[in-house]
Formats: sequence, C-alpha cells, structure tokens
Amino acid sequence: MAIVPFELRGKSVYVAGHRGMVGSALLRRLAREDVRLVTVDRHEVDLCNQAAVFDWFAKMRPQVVFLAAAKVGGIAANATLRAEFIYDNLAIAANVIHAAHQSGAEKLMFLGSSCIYPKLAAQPLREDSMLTGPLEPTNEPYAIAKIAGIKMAEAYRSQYGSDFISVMPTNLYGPGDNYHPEYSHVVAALIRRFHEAKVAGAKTVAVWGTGTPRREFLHADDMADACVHLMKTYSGAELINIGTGEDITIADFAGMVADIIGYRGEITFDTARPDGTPQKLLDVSRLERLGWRATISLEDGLKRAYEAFLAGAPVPAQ
Ligand code: GFB
Repeated sequence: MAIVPFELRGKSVYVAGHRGMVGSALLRRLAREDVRLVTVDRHEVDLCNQAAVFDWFAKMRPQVVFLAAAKVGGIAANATLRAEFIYDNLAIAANVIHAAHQSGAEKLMFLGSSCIYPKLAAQPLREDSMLTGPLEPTNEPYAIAKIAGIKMAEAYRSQYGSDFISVMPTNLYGPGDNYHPEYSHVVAALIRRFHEAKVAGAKTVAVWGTGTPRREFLHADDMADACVHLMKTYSGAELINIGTGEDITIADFAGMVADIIGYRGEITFDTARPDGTPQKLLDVSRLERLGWRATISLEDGLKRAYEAFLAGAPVPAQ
C-alpha cells in the first residue's frame, strides 16, 4: 500500500452530510487545514434529488469531496426502515459520485460501513472479505447500498481514471450523535438510558440482546482525522478499514457506560431484542501501514460523548 501524496492546500472541499456526526467532525478537523470549505443545507439541495445535485455540482465544482452523507441508524432503525435505508443511501451515492465525476472533482472519498462485510466473516475483518458471504439480515438494505457506492467509486476509477477512494469505518460515536430511544446506535442509546435511569433513581436498566456480541467503537473526531489523513496519502481501488483494532462485548461496554455516567443499579438483558452480527472487529493493518492510528481511548471518548450529550438538549422520552 504505497503512500500517494495529495495536496489539499488551497482547494475547495465539499463535505456532504455536514450536519451529521461524521460530517460535523470533518468540518472541525478541516478547519485546521488551509482549504476552502463548501457545504449546502438539505433544504437547498436534497442529495436524493438527482437534478438538484447535478445542478449544484455544475455551479460549485468542488475540487475535493468527502461523501459523509447517509441515512444511518442502529440495529432497530436498519431492521425497520429498510426501504428508506436502501433508497436514500443508493440515491445519495449515485447522485454525488456521478456529479463529482461530471463536474471534474479531483478526488472523492466515499464513506462505507463495517456492515458491508459478511455476517460470519473471519475476524478481524479484512477488506478483501467483502462479497464473500451472506450479510447480516438486520442491515442488509443499508449494506447493499453501501456496497453499491463502493463499487461505483471503483468503477469510475477503472473506467474514467477518477481518484475516488472508499473507507470503511467501524461503529462510530461522538458529539452530534442521534439519541432517539429506538433508532439510535448502541453508544447513544446507552448514554441516554443510563443517564435517564440515574436521574430518575431507577433500579434496573435493560440492554438489548444477550450482551455477548462484540463491537469496536471509534470516536467521530478520530474518524475525521483518519479521513483527512487518507485523503492526503492514499489513492487506490482497495478499501481501507478505519477502526481502533480493539473490540469489547456489549455487556462489558454497558458496564463501562454505567460507570462513567454514575448509574449504580442493576443491568439486565432484553433477549427479545436482536444481537445482530456476533462480532465486528476491523483489521486495521492497511490503515496502520498508511501511517494512522486512533488516539482517543474508549473511556476518554465516552466521557467526551457524555459531556456533549449533557451540553445538548436531549429529546424527551417518546
Ligand atoms: O449500535 P447498534 O445498533 O449497531 O448495536 P450494529 C450494537 C449492539 O448493541 C447490538 C446491542 O448487539 C445490539 O443488540 N444493543 C444493546 C443496543 N442495547 C442497545 C440499544 O439500546 N440500542 C441499540 N441500537 N443497540 C449497526 C447497523 O449495527 O451498525 C448499521 O445496523 C451500521 O447498518 C452500524 O452499520 C454501524 O453494530 O448492530
């Protein structure tokens, strides 16, 4: 995996999805680079609307594109909103990648997800295990849309020579996360649930599933730093995983969140809720060969995420 330097300095850089957790972390990180940042709000350009996206790119002609826009959610959102997850994510990928090509963007980074790997692939998950087996059913529509985006970037590279790359983040968390009680990812869900239990003096908190699945968690600020690093150093058709290289069981993770929040009651497991993939640990050896490692420990990252949760106005329980 050779280092291929790419100059960001002085370029116009478009972050698609800048209101989201990853997009906003990218804006914070890119503020430290000498670039011209370009964003556009959803009410002005809906990324699912092909004509609006094509027009906007023709007018703005960003030189560099971070494609961090997506419809995302946790296991319940993925399992329930299946049509929205496949349609929105296919449309966003197709529209933005094609528009970047048409308007002559120099480089584009497509953000995939670790759920593109087969449910039972060997751990840690190597980039070349994509499309070697069946996907986890709860998030298959989302994963198929993300695989389509990856294959688009690869196809534009092969047919047109476009410098389009794809990165695969592990499970992410951080400021700006979605705390919806049903549709959030596990980190935001447990921060909110343990916090509300502490405030209410509740004696038990239920965690979904058996507690045995293993997950790897990366802070959004580490993710943004890795994306900028790879934009500047990597060019190629191969995917690059972005993670910490360490995972933890959901049961241990729940204990850690409870400790940080100061919840002292009992933790139970609601086995009527799905576990999802048994383990998702990324092989980060390509990333490390390209010179990047995570710096925010899970404990520090969770403390920061809890502070961000307290600073925001959490949505009341529904
Ligand atoms: O974060 P999460 O929804 O993502 O769930 P996935 C991770 C694990 O935490 C699962 C357990 O084993 C859940 O059963 N869990 C425990 C909980 N309590 C909770 C809770 O209150 N809420 C949630 N949400 N989970 C998603 C995919 O899968 O990961 C997406 O569906 C995406 O497509 C994302 O790839 C990164 O890792 O299971």
